[in-house]
Amino acid sequence: ENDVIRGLFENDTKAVIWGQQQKAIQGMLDFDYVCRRDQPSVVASTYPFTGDNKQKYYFGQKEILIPAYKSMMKAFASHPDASVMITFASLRSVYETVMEALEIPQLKVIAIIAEGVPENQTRKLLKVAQEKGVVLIGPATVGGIKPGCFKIGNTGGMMDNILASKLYRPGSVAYVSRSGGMSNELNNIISHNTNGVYEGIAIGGDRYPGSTYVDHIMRYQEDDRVKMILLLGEVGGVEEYKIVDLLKQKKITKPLVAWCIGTCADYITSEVQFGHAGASANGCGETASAKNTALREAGAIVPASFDDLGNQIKATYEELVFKGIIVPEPEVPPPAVPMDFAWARELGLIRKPASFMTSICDERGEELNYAGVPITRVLESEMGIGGVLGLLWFQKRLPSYANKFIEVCLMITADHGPAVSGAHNTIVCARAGKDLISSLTSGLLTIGDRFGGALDGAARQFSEAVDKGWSPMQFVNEMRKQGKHIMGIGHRVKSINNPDKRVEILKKLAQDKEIFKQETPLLQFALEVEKITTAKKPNLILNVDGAIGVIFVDILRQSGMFTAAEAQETIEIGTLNGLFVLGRSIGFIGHYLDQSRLKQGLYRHPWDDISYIMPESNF
Ligand code: Q5B
Repeated sequence: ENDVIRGLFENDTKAVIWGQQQKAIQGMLDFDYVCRRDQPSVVASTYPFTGDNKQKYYFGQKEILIPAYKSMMKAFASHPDASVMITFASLRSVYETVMEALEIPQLKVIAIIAEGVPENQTRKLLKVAQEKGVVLIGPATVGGIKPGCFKIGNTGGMMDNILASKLYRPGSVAYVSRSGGMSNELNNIISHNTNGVYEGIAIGGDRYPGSTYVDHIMRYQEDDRVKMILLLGEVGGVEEYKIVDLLKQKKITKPLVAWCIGTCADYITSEVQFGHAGASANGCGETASAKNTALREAGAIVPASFDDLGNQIKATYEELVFKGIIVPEPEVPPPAVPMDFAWARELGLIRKPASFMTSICDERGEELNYAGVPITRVLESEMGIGGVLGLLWFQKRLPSYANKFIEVCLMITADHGPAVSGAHNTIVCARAGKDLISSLTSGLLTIGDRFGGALDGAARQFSEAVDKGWSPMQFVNEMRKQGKHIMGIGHRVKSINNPDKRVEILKKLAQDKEIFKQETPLLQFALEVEKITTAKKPNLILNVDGAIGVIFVDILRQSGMFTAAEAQETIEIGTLNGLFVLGRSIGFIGHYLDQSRLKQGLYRHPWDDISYIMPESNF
């Protein structure tokens, strides 16, 4: 075995990747792992448009960090053992990138993936690369692969391809093709008919590839680990004739199986340009058929057709085995490479209990939807904020009168002046120099049983009373007996003599049978209760919280939109205070903005408004 000549790629070859190609890098690391490399083949990446950072990858099960450098020079200076650069630079920036890389003495190979690189630029790169002794692979290629050692970028495809073609361990057959796509086909054919691929390079489809068939075939000729060579040429150009000459000169002595694709061009009368830039025959000698004939005559093993290629490879391989030149080794199963979670899930191979469940909103698809209704339909149907609330709070399309009721609730609770406790807190907070969210939440935290947060309590107390079959009087007496205030009854400033207009509006809406198309028995019950309480004290009116609370229970119970259990659950989980919280947030934000605009300074409560009652001093 020739241990002295190191190939372009060995199992300790290290590379720097140009570009943000996390997927390709992870693919290379997975390949390294399945090949049982000791260390990852990618030591760094470089990209001039981001700062230095570290990126997380997997090497088998293990998480590793690979540095990404803004400067290519710094990347190579920091990793003097990197001899390969794979550049994913676009056709616009690849020239400058490779020119810069060619200044780096440690570089031995540069793989250029970009398609459409101007030919004059490629030729200049090629000239400098030759002067510097650097091998270029590409442009317009996926790259190449050396089983057990190294993989350029995305060559070889996904892990299932790599496993199926046994690319995790070396075989004896080295190939060179132009096409990266066809190299997958070759990996497959070789793995089915021989002990596998030793190395495969796709030189790229451009007229001026950075390295040629000859360059790679002569490397294979010199490397004792290669026992047979495969050339997949194609229509166009004269490169294959150089191989013909080398065969004739006996400079290629290893069995060479060769086929030039594009023989179908002979059956097409007009000039054909195949996919690759160089794949067009300019004259008879450049046709695939002419080149196949010349290769056959020079001693290459040329099949009758592409379909026959596998058979010829197999026959050649078996002869080498028969002669003892190839000694097949027992198969050792490769280590299992953990599958990427996202991919495994896409394939339906795994399931994982989700940490979160949600049933009201899905933003993952093309269009955001609320409880299954796309946002465009939400707008088209003009359901308004009441309808949106119905979807997001109850997962229901509520009837339009219910939507209207919700909107009215939000409008009439939006503010009740600066004197109420919540607004007061917001104002004090704003004047202490706090931001909008702090000031808003300071106000919101004031909402509770006594101030604005009595909707749920009212809904519970009144509905329980009705469910127990109590009369309004029994209810009032029972509450008094229990020493409890009736939630939703009473107001600091409003009374029967100074009615709360907001409550009047709500009652009018709920009792208008033209609009509000359902019964409102709980509201009727609450109004009877109000007659009793106001008879005792004029300010013990059904207040805004109480009115919203009981009317909403009527919607839950009488609209036909909720089952009895849903209605009960809605009351129990404390939904209804949400209406006051939501509405009053509008006002609290207004107070914050108002105080900020008015440039009000820190508030300090005046001493004369505080009664200081100190205990007698015992000291
Ligand atoms: N008494 C609201 O009380 C208030 C009674 C009652 C039986 C009652 C009080 C109350 C229940 C909670 C409630 C929402 C604290 C109110 C709101 C939003 C707002 C605010 C705004 C806005 C007012 C005096 C006498 C006592 C009490 C008796 C009082 N309430 N009896 N059931 N519910 N209500 N909260 O005036 O014999 O003298 O001892 O807790 O529904 O917050 O604008 O300001 O939009 O921002 O302080 O509208 O009613 O009266 O507690 O001194 O009581 O009446 O037992 O009897 P007051 P108190 P007695 S809407």
